[in-house]
Amino acid sequence: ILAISLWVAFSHKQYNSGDSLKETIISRCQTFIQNNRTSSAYDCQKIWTVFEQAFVGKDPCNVPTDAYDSLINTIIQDPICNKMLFWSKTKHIVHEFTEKRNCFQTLEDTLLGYIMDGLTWCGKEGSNETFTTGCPSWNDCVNHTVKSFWNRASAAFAEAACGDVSAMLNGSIATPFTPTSIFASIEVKRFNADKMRSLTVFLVTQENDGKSCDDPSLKNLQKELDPKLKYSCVSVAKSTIQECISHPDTACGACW
Ligand code: N1C
Repeated sequence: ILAISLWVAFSHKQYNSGDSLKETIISRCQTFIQNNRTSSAYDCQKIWTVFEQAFVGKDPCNVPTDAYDSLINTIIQDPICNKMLFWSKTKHIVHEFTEKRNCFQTLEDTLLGYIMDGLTWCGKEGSNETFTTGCPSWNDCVNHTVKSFWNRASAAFAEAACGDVSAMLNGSIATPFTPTSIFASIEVKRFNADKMRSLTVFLVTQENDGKSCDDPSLKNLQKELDPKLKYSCVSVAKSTIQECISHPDTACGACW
């Protein structure tokens, strides 16, 4: 009896976890389409099916980035040139800022990024279920189910980057341009100088950081860019951004 009740409890739990992920993904997808008046050509049910095929039945540490190719191709969205904003180690403040005004578009402001932001998922070899708990941690393996998704989605977002592009980096950490970050290891390497005109770095600083646009890691960033791209860096006090977040009526250009 104990074995049977454990089995019932366990299988029920697993069923629920995958089921609620499906509900979350489909409802986020529908919300995004409604709020952004995005083409109703996107079929949320189909997006779920294509998403699931990337990792279900696989070892959660063996999902390469290209497993998400079909998903990326299903959700192709036109880039909004001159508004694209990349970020590294500034996730919270960036999204507080972009949520209130539409001068910038991050990956999380696109359908794909909006749907997946903050979620955890994985499959299991020999199982057709989806799990949201008991998945490996981000640094446990190279071909990590969730990491591969962000690597793939970030690569597509960066390849599409066009016009004047911005990046918000963190001036309160040792290396604002961290080589292991997705921004440094994936995105910058995929910028296409034929589509892009410039990259402006906004370095978010606090009074005692001592970090400035002269930081050696930013020199490394500059070296990585195609010389055809115009590079600039502006140091912006965190308090200035926070001021702008609390006054959403301030025009974008007047923020700093
Ligand atoms: O490694 P990072 O930052 O440099 O990655 C940020 C970079 C952004 O420009 C985005 O375009 O890569 C893209 N990106 C996301 O959009 C995203 N949304 C949520 C990368 N990671 C993303 N996440 C989660 O944040 C992801 O699960 C991972 O754990 C962090 C990466 O943040 P980071 O190290 O600050």
